[in-house]
Amino acid sequence: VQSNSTSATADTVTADLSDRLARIVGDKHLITGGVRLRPHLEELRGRYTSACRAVALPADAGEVAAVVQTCAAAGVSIVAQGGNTGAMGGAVARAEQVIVNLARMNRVLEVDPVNYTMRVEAGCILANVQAAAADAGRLFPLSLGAQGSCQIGGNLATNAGGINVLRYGNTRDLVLGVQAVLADGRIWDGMNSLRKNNTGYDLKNLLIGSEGTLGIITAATLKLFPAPKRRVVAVAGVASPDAALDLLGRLRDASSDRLSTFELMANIAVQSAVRHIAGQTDPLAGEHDWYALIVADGTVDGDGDAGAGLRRDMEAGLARALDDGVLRDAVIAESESQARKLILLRENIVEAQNFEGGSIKHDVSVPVAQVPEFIRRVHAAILDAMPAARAYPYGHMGDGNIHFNISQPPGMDKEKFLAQWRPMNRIVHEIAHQLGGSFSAEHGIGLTKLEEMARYKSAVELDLYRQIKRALDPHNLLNPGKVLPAASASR
Ligand code: S2G
Ligand code: ZN
Repeated sequence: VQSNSTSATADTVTADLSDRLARIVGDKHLITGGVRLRPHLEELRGRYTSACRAVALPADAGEVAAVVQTCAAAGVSIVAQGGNTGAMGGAVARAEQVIVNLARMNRVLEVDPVNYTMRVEAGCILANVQAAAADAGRLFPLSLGAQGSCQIGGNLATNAGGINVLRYGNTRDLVLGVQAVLADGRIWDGMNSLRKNNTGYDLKNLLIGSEGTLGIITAATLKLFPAPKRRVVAVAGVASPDAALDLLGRLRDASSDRLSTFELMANIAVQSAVRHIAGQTDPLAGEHDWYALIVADGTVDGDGDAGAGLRRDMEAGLARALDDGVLRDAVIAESESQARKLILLRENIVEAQNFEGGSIKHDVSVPVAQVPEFIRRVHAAILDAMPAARAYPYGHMGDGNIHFNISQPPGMDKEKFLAQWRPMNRIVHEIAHQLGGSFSAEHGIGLTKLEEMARYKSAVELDLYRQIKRALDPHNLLNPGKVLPAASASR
């Protein structure tokens, strides 16, 4: 009888809770099953299975607050979700949880070109934020592969990076203010649009990167920049990561530090994209061991002619590098469409991995000067552990963030290969750690890197994180089990 009454109680709670949530967000914005549930339960890399009681899609921060209060009263925990493009399982939910999805809160609240700021709701798709800035003659520089479907709220929740960190920094560097709903349902309105506001603790940056475990970000005030009048986009072929590092320094100098992007791509990745992605071609005459994608964006040059001076500077820098044997070949885009195709190559190498069988992923950073040594050590260690593994390294060399992914050996069983995920991660993360690097550069922690948090974060840091979590979410209602390893996790 007890078990029946327990399940009956659980069903009653669910029905009762669903009724109350539906009264807040409206029947059609509460999903409890069927085909509409599916996108919310998918996980980017297929490494986790999600479930939930319901998905609530609030219309505004007030409804988010009411949903949080209702779930808190029922003792039901919440997983905040944006575009669900995260790579670390941060938006994975369990059957007893409620997913709060911010998609309906997608208004651009204001663009202020004079103040170089814009205010947006968390559910705005990143590409739409970029477009709204561009329409006002401004640049919002956060740019990453998932920008067509990721939401700005999720970018803040994970402190996303992308390809322009070299010049503009990561999400924390691009945000002036945040509005968030706290675990007790209160709304913190921190939509500051001041460049200087030195009053109290930095709550904004505590919430940015907290992956929905300290509060649910509902809006943000973003920094804007002058829209580049023209950009210079090039791809260079180099013999090694050491040569790429040399080229990076040369071009930062030659362009008066106007590089926004410096991406490194191993030949295997470029050739895989050429082979598998329609319309993609090798931008250089012959194959090279390594390729660099370089973007410099000039607003107005010293000579007042937007971009012409920058192009001359970049050409001169590349020519000197060629004369000095630092690079073997290079191409500079002659048109915006060619520029877009060169940049697309970098995106295509991510998709191309899927055609190479299983892929064990990494998102590590090391000091920029250590990137060549990191790549050397990891390459040797990976082949030592799995001689037939195929190294597939690429990434944001300009900020030291390398995705040293490993593609499945030809002929090896995919599941058997992917079962090596953790031991391979351990090898790569150890080397990053030895070089003073980080086991998570831009994708965050989610569920995937809890072991690393326990292993590499100091006892002091973990204790401070737990004190902050207890202070802001004492009943562990917000995305429990993510980011912070269980206190019992061994070091
Ligand atoms: C990149 C994209 C995400 C992934 O291409 O820079 O951050 O799956 C990655 O690796
Ligand atoms: Zn990346």
